[in-house]
Amino acid sequence: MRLLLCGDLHLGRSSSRLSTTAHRDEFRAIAAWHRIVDLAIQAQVHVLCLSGDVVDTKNRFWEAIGPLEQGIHRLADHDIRTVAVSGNHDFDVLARLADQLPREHFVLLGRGGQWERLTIHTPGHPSLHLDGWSFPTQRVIESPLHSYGLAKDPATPILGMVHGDLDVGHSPYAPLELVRLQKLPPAAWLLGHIHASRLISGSPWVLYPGSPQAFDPGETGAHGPWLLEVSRGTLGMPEQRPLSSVWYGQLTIDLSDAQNETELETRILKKLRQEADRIGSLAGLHFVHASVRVQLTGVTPVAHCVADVANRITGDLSLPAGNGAMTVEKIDTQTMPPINLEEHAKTRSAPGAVARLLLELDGPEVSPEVADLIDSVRDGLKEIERRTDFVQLPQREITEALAREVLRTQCRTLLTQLETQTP
Ligand SMILES: [Mn+2]
Repeated sequence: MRLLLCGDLHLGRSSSRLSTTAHRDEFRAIAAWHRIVDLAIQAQVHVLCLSGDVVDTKNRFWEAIGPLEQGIHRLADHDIRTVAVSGNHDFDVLARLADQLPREHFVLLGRGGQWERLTIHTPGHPSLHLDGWSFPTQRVIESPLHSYGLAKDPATPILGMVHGDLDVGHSPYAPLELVRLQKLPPAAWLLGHIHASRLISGSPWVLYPGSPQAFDPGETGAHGPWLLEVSRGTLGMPEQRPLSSVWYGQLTIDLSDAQNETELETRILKKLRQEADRIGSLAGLHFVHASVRVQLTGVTPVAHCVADVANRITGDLSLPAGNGAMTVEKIDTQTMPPINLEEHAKTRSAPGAVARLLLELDGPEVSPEVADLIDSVRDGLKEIERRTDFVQLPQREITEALAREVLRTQCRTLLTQLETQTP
């Protein structure tokens, strides 16, 4: 028996922060859903398992419902059943959908937060139990695992399906404890909620399939559903099938000892080409666009040229990557000119003051003045986060470490500037 495992579709969403608007329809979660249906049919799976957050939000219902139903019917035409649990985003929407579809086509497991077992019988194959639990409300503080009471079955393996937060103590989104998951009867667990995929091997194995379409620069690497074979009563290890049209990447380029601007450009370009080739070979057939964030590091006598080069790259560069293209979304410049910070710190000059601050920030303890400075940077960052233009975006936590990092970056930039001005 063969299954396709998928979660966090978030129908209604699109990949964000891309420098191109070409292929816009392909960047939508709905397009990824159609590709999943195609893959399930082509791979001749028996069941498609969806681990919650299939629909992004309630107001996306009308946008999502048509394509979702269409896909489920196409699957049913090929004798593929869709089995889902709901997550915090679609706790009400999936129940409405289930009411409208025949149970042979679509099953919502564990409605109202009650564990439920569905046994899959396929002629010529050993059977399989699917044990699932669905979000009854948007927030669930207690672990759903506490109410799991379904029986062990020596004759039939069990795949558990639940949406929730793994090992995040006080999560309001169904906290799940790995230790407890591993003690319960299922031979494997399909989870949902986290958009980057993660497979914890072991017995049972635990899989966050991740969203099949990458939505955000933080969701780096491959995205796509996972194929699972069940043979002779045993669940195999799932294998990912990359299917996202977008790939987000992150890379660090060391520019140590680059002697002139041409060398800077050559070294950056070489690394970016390597990354584009790597992505092209890993990202799968449906890949069209890669967007990477780059960090430039190292000590170089031409540190003062790096910012200009970086600006030109983010503005203009597009490299071929497999059948698609790669652009650079953002460059974080952390290069430094070759100066002795300790020596500089002893001088009564502007670069000296910045060098002293940088050394203090790198050290374990800071003076009251620098502690005040860190606090005011933190307040400034919090203020930016509260601006009405940004409140819709995912809020980042403004920690002391983040404020220190912002200060360090500013110090390096300032020191690089001051160095070019001092003869
Ligand atoms: Mn979720």
